[in-house]
Amino acid sequence: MNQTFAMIKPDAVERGLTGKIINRIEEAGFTIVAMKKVQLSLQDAQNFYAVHKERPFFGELTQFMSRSPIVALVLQKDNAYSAWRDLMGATNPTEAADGTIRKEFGQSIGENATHGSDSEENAIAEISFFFSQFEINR
Ligand code: DAT
Ligand code: MG
Repeated sequence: MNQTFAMIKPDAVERGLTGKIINRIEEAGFTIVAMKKVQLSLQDAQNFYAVHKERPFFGELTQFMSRSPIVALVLQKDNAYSAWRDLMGATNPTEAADGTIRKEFGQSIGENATHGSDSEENAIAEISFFFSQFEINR
């Protein structure tokens, strides 16, 4: 599967980092095949992150993700989901490798600048959570 789902999270959008992160995405050879800026409701964030609903950080995570707009993207590249996870770096910015987006732009384990699908199956589900077929360029 050559497409994955990505988000620029509220912390990064608020700090005016959207353009810098999009630049990093394109410089790394991804093609942006869909993109939009939207604000999630708390319910939207709870639905998107339902897999984490039993985790102790679920309330903090869903409040954060719904506090201001995010930028949702569909990225295309060979091995898209793993290539985008590699470019993002580890969940915790303090553990992310040099040169990764989370190392450069993340502020904490919760406010870590970007999201990326963690499997092909989840990429398909997350793309269709945000985008209809006619919004995705081919
Ligand atoms: P990832 O975003 O790298 O796939 P994840 O799926 O384990 O990480 O968690 C989803 C998000 O939840 C993560 O980007 C930030 C937040 N999160 C994860 N672990 C956390 C923790 N221990 N405390 C606070 N927020 C956390
Ligand atoms: Mg995850």
